[in-house]
Amino acid sequence: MDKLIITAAVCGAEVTKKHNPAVPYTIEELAREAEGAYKAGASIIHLHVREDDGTPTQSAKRFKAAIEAIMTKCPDVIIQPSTGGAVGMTADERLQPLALSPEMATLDCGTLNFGGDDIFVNTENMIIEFVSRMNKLKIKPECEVFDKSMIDTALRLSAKGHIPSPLHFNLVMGVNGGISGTPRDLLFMRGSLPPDATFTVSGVGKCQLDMAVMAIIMGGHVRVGFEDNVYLKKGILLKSNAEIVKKIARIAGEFNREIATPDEARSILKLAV
Ligand code: KMH
Ligand code: ZN
Repeated sequence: MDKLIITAAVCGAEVTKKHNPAVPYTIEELAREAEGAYKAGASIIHLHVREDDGTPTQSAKRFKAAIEAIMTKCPDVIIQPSTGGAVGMTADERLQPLALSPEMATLDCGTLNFGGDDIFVNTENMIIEFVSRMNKLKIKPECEVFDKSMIDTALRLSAKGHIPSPLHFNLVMGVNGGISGTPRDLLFMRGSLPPDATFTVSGVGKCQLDMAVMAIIMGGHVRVGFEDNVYLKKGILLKSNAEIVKKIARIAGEFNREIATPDEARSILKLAV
């Protein structure tokens, strides 16, 4: 089994300091959170950025400042900017961080009802446009799939030559409007992936630990962080991203799953070097 890649989704676009006062907004807060997660075992930082007041933005300038601050503290970490941004942003807005040529970026593989009137729009043409820009810049897409149908979309677009193989997926479990986060759901999702694919599991909210433990056992990888859950356990707020990364690394150790360094993660995910 490959070593375990831990991704820290350090702030997301939707959670705020009202949910947990430790959610980072400023460049300094983001860099501090990324450094703590990296030191605890994260080899990938899934990055959203905010204005200082917490407003989500996809500004390339803001991403550049955040990436530089993070790289100063963790020079070899893999930075994976979001192209999902926040609900309601246009495609052009969302694509901005690709101008910085990161090693990886997210590729959201379908449209989702997030609840109320919120729709996270990812039409098939958008997915093709996003990935063709990534291909030109040799950026490895992480296919964000919130449901089984989105795996099918990714496979169809890969068969047509749009998404290069081997595919890497993030199975996002338990999001409002997406697939729920039960063991049966995760087995179904995992069983729908091609044999050469790699996969990370993000258990959102209360299914987080179940999904992470299953990913560790099944040879997948794990994403945690404020974006996915602001609690360490029921009723106890997370103090930092490092705290949950440490917990996952400890549990992985109990299963004799070693933690991948960033360079080992590059090799497992076949990132362009
Ligand atoms: N904030 C969500 C609307 C991604 O990073 O690509 C989208 C999201 C997925 O977080
Ligand atoms: Zn995200």
